[in-house]
Formats: sequence, C-alpha cells, structure tokens
Amino acid sequence: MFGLTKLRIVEIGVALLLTLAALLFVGLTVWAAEIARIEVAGAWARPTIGQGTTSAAYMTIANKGDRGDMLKSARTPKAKAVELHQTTMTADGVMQMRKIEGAVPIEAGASLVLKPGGTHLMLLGLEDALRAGEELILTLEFVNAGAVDVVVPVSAIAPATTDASP
Ligand SMILES: [Cu+2]
Repeated sequence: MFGLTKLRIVEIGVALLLTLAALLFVGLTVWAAEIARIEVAGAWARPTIGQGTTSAAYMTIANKGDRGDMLKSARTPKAKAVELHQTTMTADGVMQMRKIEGAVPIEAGASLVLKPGGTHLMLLGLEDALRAGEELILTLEFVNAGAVDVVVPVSAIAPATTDASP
C-alpha cells in the first residue's frame, strides 16, 4: 500500500513537470511571435544620378508588436554602407543631412516614417548604378525583432501605395 502511494506521487510529479514544460514552451512561442511584429510599407529608393554612388531609401516601418523596439542598423549587398540620416533646415534655409548615431526607438503601435526631407536611409558606396525599375534588398536590424529583409523598388518618385500619414 505504501509502495503504491509512493508510485502515485512520482506519477503525479512527472505529470506536473510535463504540464509545466508544455506551458513554458507555449509561453515562449507566443513571446517570440509577439516581438517580431515589424511591418514595412511603401519602400522605395531613388535612382543614382550620373556617376553618383549614393542614394536614399524611404519607407514606413510600423511596430505592430506590444513592446517597443529599436532600429539598430541597415545593410544591403549593393552598398558599402547604409546610414540613417536626418535632414534638417538651417536658420538661413540650407538643407543639411546628418547621421543619426545609435539606435532609433519605435514605440509599440508607432511607426517610423522615412521620407524625402526627413529621416531616410542613406546608401553609400553603391557598387553599381541604381536604375528605375530595379529592386534592392535592404536588411533592417532591430534590437528585438532581429533582421527584417525589405524589397525596395528603385523609382524616381514615391510609390502610390506609400502611407501618406505623417
Ligand atoms: Cu542622407
């Protein structure tokens, strides 16, 4: 009788452990899915001009997850470097660009809008000219969501599908 009871306790213990393991697994899966909710819309990059080896790319990056994220960096096989730039107007009306240092936060439910005259991705040291009608792959690196690949069409004008919200 005593031996049977002991066996029951071991059985219950194993069952409890298995249940806990299953719950932990489901929890981790849901957590992993939650943090990877980055959506990119309306991406485009300008064609290069003449022998120029630089261009700029624009897009709207939406954080559809329920926690904040940060855009750390970007890269493409076609360019030596991709920098996040901010366009500003000086007091005497001159447009200037400066590199944004560090990661750019995107709150949960918020969007980072990259557009002409504002924040943009600067493509530096392009291997070949970018022509309208081509595409390039930009890889965005986020602190939480990790690497997100974006297909960026090359176009002289913004695509009609671009989200016009500020
Ligand atoms: Cu720039």
